[in-house]
Amino acid sequence: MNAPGNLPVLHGSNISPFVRKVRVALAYKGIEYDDVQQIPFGAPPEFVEKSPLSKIPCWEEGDLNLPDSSVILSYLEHRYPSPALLPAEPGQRARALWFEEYADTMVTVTLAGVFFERFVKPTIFKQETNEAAVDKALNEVMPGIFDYLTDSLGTDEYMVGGEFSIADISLTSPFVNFAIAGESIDAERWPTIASYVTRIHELPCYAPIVAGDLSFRSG
Ligand SMILES: N[C@@H](CCC(=O)N[C@@H](CS)C(=O)NCC(=O)O)C(=O)O
Repeated sequence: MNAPGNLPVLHGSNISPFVRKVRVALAYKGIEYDDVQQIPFGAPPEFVEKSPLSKIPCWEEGDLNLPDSSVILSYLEHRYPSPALLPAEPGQRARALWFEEYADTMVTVTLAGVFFERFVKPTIFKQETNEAAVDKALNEVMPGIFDYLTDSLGTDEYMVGGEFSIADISLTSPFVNFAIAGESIDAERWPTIASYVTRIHELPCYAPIVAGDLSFRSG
């Protein structure tokens, strides 16, 4: 538990796409916090007490421990409503939450899966990359994701309701891991999504985080 008067703590590793989601939301809302770098694998019991699945991120604020990025973002949105990261209109709000879910379960699993094979396995676990898994992600799964996102975005600037939201944060976070894995979107085949990701990553709340995290590329 953090002592009264102390800042809330974000436990996690900056390289995690789920931790990055929370960092961008915190930056956008201008919330101060302490940052404790924590990797999930082989985490100490003190961390597992806070995050029973031993996953990152975990947000600690007084007695409250929130060990899931979507739960943290929901909490932050209620606790610090302005500036908003969810549309006020119920249908748009639900649509933004759908894209957060799709990002976490499909986009991140696929793109960060490539990152896991190409970066985490060789550098952290000293294991070989499973090239068949990478090939399947890149050539069988990813095209459907980019086609769906292209159709969903249309000619809009942001994914939902004409405003920056949790949807944009969640959908674009794993592209940093994709870049660290040495991959990028084929901008000729998916120009809409290539420019969308670049545009979101260039926002003032996002750009310093992307720049810092891309330094993982050079080790
Ligand atoms: N649903 C969770 C997923 C978090 C997650 O899977 N984090 C990864 C790191 S990117 C992790 O902690 N993995 C450790 C494990 O699965 O054992 C969230 O949104 O926070």
